[in-house]
Amino acid sequence: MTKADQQQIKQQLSVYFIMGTANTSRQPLDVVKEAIQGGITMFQFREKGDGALQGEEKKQLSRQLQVLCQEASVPFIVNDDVQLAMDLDADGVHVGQEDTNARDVRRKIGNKILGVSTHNLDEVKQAMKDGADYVGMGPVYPSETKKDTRSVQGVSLITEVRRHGLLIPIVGIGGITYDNAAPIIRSGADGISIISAISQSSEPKKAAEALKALVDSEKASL
Ligand code: 3NM
Repeated sequence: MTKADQQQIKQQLSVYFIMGTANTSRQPLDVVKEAIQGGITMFQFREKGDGALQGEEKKQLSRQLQVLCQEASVPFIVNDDVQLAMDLDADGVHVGQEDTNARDVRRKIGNKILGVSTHNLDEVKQAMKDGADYVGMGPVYPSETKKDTRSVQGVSLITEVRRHGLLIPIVGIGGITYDNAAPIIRSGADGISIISAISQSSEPKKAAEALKALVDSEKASL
């Protein structure tokens, strides 16, 4: 990845909205449309949990969400499902430590964006070797959305990775809201990944707008 590509990813990670049908009681397309209007900078389709769509239904929804993202030039990332990402020609794939091996994913997706969830310095270094474009770190705070997370780590790993001089783009995840987001950026992360603070908001557009303004102002003050 060139330095310019890395700068672009860092910008695109600013407000990284993640959602699947389990994360809202509304029409997913409406929620994502409003979040885009509010200024989200990246979107991940994460179709997991109770009642998750499968097969053709999953593909149809993902295609519709992808079109919304494309119209707004918001990168469209698929969680875990490499085949779906390839079928759609998505912008990228995000995998966890329990998902498909990151090196194999990199081989399959060529130069699409690759994100990897990490929980310690060794996993970060491995993800970099495997060709990750960015790493997710969490849970920063307790999350009501994902219960089977590792232990809450605050900003400790973000701080540690930057102290080691590693420049890989970082996004924090887990329990992030408008009120607790600032320390994540101040610790050296390039953005925040959010599910419920946008998907469960009565006004996703306003929620996204506020988060984007906050991240922009925190980045500007560094
Ligand atoms: N991964 P919310 S926490 C998908 O720690 C996910 O790796 C996590 O949702 C991790 O913003 C999480 O509603 C859920 O807390 C994030």
